[in-house]
Amino acid sequence: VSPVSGRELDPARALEAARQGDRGALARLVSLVEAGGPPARRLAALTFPLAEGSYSVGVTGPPGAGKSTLTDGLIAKAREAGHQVGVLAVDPTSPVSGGALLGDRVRMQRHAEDEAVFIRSMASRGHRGGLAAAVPETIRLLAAAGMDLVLVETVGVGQVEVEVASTTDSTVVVVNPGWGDAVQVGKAGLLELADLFVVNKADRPGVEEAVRELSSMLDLSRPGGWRPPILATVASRGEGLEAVWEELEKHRTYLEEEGELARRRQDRLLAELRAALSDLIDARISSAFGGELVESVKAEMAAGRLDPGAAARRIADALAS
Ligand SMILES: Nc1nc2c(ncn2[C@@H]2O[C@H](COP(=O)(O)OP(=O)(O)O)[C@@H](O)[C@H]2O)c(=O)[nH]1
Ligand SMILES: [Mg+2]
Repeated sequence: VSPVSGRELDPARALEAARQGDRGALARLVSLVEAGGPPARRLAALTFPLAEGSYSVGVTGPPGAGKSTLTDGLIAKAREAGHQVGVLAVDPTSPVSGGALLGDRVRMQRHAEDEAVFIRSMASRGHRGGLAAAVPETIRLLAAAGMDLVLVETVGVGQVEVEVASTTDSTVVVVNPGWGDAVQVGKAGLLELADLFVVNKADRPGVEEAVRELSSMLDLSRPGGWRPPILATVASRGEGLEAVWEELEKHRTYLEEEGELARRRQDRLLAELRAALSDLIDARISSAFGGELVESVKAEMAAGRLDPGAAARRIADALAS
């Protein structure tokens, strides 16, 4: 029996197969991460120590800005530079994994046959641990499977999206000409997150407005350190992509030389730890609410013998022991 067929997937064997280049095995492992639960946890323990050497780049911005088209261009640049490329297209607004993200796949179709490129779409539904948890796990899986560059496309409009966008080493924020998108970027909290701005669809009027708006917002919010460059592109014609790729390389070098890359990664791990811990504790609280202790505490509260704060401490002590 193949390690990757049937309902029971052995994470260790499937990961080994994926590392040997078995893309079917890798696809199934991504599904495993999406599904969550004990097999996903076993996989996470396996991928974590293998993922370190890989670099991740997020591409985020409003729907239709040209993120997929730009990502497609970046895949080409990355392949020229000899990278093995993993691509994760995340659409938190999409109800069905895969199908509704067809646009992303179509945009990147020319790389579908390339053995050194693995493209996967993810939607928000069906993530037991939440999308924000599944994305970093999946990035580590792709890294562990040999992708030394992982590109993550996300729709950057809400809080979840910003959370997802903050799971990569470098973040590219894509907007369109005019000032509307730039204002949205400020509101969504993407200004603080951006390492590089791309004003895409520069074949349309309003490029200067967008650049000016972003630039003045940066003046206000970013006093020192790396100043995100603002680049104009026509992604659909491949124009300006060389500069985007070069700036990404510069940013990576900057992060490495300043010790900032290690710091960022440490911060992200701490954020993951905090989120995972909070999920575990929430689950414990929920299950305690069916149990004897909470029932007896409730009765004592109702009888006026125990105040809610003291009741909570009694339950917390019991949960901790
Ligand atoms: N005029 C113009 N259209 C573009 C450009 N880049 C992408 N598009 C088009 O914009 C639409 C949305 O692009 P897509 O990459 O799917 O955007 P996403 O939703 O941000 O991923 C598609 O029809 C693209 O062909 C560009 O530079 N100029
Ligand atoms: Mg897209």
